[in-house]
Amino acid sequence: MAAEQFTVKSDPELWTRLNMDVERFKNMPPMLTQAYTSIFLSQKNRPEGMSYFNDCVANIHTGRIDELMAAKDEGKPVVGTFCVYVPEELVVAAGGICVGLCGGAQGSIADAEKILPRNICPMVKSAFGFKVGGICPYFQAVDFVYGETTCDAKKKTWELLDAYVPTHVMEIPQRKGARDKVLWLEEVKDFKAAVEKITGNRTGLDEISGAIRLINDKRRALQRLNTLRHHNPAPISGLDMLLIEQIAFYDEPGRFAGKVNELCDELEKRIKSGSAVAPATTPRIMVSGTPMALPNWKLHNIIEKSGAIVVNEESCIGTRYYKDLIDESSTTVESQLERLTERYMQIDCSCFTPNDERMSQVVKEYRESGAQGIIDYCLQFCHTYNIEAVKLRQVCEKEGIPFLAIESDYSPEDVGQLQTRVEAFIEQIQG
Ligand code: BJ8
Repeated sequence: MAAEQFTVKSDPELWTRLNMDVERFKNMPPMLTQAYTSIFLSQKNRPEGMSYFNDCVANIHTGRIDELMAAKDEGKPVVGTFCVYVPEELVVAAGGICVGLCGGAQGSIADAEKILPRNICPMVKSAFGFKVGGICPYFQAVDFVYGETTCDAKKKTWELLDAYVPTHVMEIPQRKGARDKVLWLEEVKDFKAAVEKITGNRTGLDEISGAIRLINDKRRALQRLNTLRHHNPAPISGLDMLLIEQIAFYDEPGRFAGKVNELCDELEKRIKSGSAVAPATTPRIMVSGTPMALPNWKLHNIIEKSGAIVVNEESCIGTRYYKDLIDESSTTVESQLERLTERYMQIDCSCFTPNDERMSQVVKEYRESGAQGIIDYCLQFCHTYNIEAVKLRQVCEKEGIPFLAIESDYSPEDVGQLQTRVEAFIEQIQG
């Protein structure tokens, strides 16, 4: 797409209906247009299949919101979530739509800091600020939200968020022993019952089967794409991959999977013909750590503008979201819930202790992606990922993997300093 044709669309009438702060929010689409144009549309030789994802960004505050509102008019509830532990299959089975509400923008942090302490994770502050400032159409469109007890910042924020939007909380165990698995299954059953009560729709074997298939298909498409992007020379940039991983949290799942598979078909052809976004000699970096919620493109932009390419995201907006599928062969609801529970318990979030599975998973993904070094990304004040980086560094040293740990937030202030560190790391891995 030519840069001059791209515009993030506006619809003040829709935003007024959603009770947003329209005066303030109307500045957002031009800002996003400008950022997206300079970061994404300036890339060379992008796959044509990215045009669908350009459209997703162009319609992020309008077209997709219209779809959510139309679904609500048909009686389908829209449920907001903040963690990949909340089982979207059960929302879909009950006829609802699941959207991720994690915040990745600096613009809402000041709103949050009027209420929340400043020294907590920017992702939590950004999301909370979007709601209290009335500057996120997704937050305004949801009927209720489902939080979880993963980290302290989140679980205490849900108590405050409940004053603005009905907020339910799932208890996520912090260990993976036998009794934790029992607790988690009970939580999943309670979640199913709560969603059914709120939506008024009972979910049986067929509804759950259909939802498991639909979300598995989405995860399968992302797995396929991630395998293809590992090829050297890379057929797609890390920035574009990250964007697709972010859009996975708000787009319609069936359509999204179809478009990702179309893109994969194109990438297969590109690989055969040797068409790539960067030469085979380009330094290859894997990013691990905390999720990067839309529109957090800061680190990928720094890495790729510094002449390297990102070849894997070991993150919840990345492989932790799609590496595992749910077994589709269950013939009873009880068994479906058990299989679903098992799949979710494989997510290796740093909120768990011990979390050794993540260490081996990081090394596995590093080898599979053909990366030459790992940059571990930790959002400021995320204690669990920050402390886990110590262990990860030890593992990487033992495995001979070049490793750089960085901690950052959403402000532009540290970009220069990060760039210097990233460039030095790229030089190091180039030998
Ligand atoms: S399963 S990574 S999506 S909790 S970065 S808000 S942990 S202080 S996002 Fe996450 Fe679920 Fe875990 Fe994944 Fe807290 Fe850390 Fe902030 Fe975090």
